[in-house]
Amino acid sequence: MKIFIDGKYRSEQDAKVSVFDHGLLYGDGVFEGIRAYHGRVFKLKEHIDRLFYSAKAILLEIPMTQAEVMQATVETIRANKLRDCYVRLIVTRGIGTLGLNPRSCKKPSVIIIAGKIQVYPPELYSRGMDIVTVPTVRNLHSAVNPAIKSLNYLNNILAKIEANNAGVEEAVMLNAEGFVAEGTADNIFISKHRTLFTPPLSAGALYGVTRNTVMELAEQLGVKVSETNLTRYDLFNADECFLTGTGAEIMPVIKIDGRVIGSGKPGALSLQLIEEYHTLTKVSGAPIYK
Ligand code: PXG
Repeated sequence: MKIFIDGKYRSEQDAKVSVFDHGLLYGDGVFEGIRAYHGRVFKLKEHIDRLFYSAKAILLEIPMTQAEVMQATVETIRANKLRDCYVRLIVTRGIGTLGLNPRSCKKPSVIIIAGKIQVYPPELYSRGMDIVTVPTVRNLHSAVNPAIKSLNYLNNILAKIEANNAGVEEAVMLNAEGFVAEGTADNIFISKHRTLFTPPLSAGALYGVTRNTVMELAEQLGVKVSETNLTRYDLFNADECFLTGTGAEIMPVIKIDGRVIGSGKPGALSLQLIEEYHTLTKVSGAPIYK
């Protein structure tokens, strides 16, 4: 495996960061998770845009232009001779002193790893997933804004531990007001009478690239999408529910906190969107090989 670190390729063994990197010491940095399908990088520009927005929000100056980061992403996939893969793009604050002040960090590090990811067991895509809402509340906007895809994922990891303890694969976090925010690495949708509902970004959801794609696909299918505050009650009484994310893609949900959703099987609209999504991944994206 060839891993891009600050303009050079390193082997898996040599791909290391300093213990003084503030990405490690404080979770000070940002990241993206991107997928490539059939030799094309899916929604590359959207992910790079978000990376730069996240960086701007934490006053982190990425030492490359957007075009350079896009090019380096494609080149890293090419260097690893991959066609279908998962790319983890990381920008850390860089090496500093043992003290949290980012002023001591002179140069951010850019790391690109092209590999494989399996977020959920494959059989769940046809069977549907059992999830729980968890006590860990989604970060407040006024604290670490959930719109920032930062290296500080403890909020999400705590929620995932609560899902593990409940014996299910994924957790849904509520915000401080009790409205549904999102999963640990995915956004959530429900459908009711063939209208889709998803929490607004103000509820504490990441501006998900897959969320946006699903909203566009739904529109093309003539299905209305409404960004609305949702409660647990709304989830329990939905006709259908699914999660969206680059890693997760579209995952049907069939049980929430012990309540069976709809028919207890992946719904027709969910299955239709999964099919449309897979079609889109086949025909769009930035080509890796000329
Ligand atoms: N919410 C959160 C908190 C996320 O981290 C999403 C929603 C979905 O966003 P996209 O843009 O991917 O549709 C994410 C995405 C991982 C991993 O390895 C995490 C994500 C994506 C891929 C892999 O944990 N986060």
